[in-house]
Amino acid sequence: MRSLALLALLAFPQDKKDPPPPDPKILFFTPLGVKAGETVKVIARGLNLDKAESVACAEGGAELKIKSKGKAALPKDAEAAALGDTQVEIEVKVPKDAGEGPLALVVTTPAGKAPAHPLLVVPADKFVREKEQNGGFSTAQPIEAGQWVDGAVSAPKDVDVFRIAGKAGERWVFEVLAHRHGSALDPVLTLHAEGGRQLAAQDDGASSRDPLLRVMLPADGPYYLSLIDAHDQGGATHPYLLHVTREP
Ligand SMILES: [Ca+2]
Ligand SMILES: [Ca+2]
Repeated sequence: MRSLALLALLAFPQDKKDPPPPDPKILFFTPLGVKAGETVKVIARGLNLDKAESVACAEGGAELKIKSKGKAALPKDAEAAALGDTQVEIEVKVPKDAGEGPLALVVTTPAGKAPAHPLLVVPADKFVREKEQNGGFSTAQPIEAGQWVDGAVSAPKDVDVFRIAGKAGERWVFEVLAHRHGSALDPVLTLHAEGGRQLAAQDDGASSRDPLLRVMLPADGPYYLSLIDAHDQGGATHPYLLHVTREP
């Protein structure tokens, strides 16, 4: 029997399954960004994080505490290597004087340290949380130039709509940070004038799946910016930061 088993192994070496790599890895954080000065729970999602023993800040000094850890549900058809199947929930006390720029978080497990992963920090006076229900023009969330919106395409076919008060001739820039920071979101941005006319739209940017719109407004009035997933997917794995600026 033993020789038969050996023969089977030799004949079908590709059937032999390698054990999962023990090294921990952070793939992304939800939320994707945090506000300077706040104490907030952040989920680090990735590989082999369920055995997390400690968490530290390699750069940018923040107080950190592990609140929970375990397996993370994987969306249908998603791969663990892309979205992670484990997570650790971390309470982060973000320093008040943390500037724009990331905190480098390191999670340690018995297998070793996960490489430092950036948690984006937004100055408190520019940080806005997305407020549902914001799925249509009539319920659009008002936002202003300079702000960062911390949000998520929280369910399949979720649409997030934001309203800006613009003036003729102003140049506005709308940028999403998501996919390049590990989010499963493949964002699409569309800017509409009042009445619904589409002024500009972009799916992927020049160097990532995250779009960037630069628009000169043709008239005074409210404008509506919609953010969706290109594949109509959504969930806890689809966080984003939206940065809105007006060029001088
Ligand atoms: Ca949303
Ligand atoms: Ca995209």
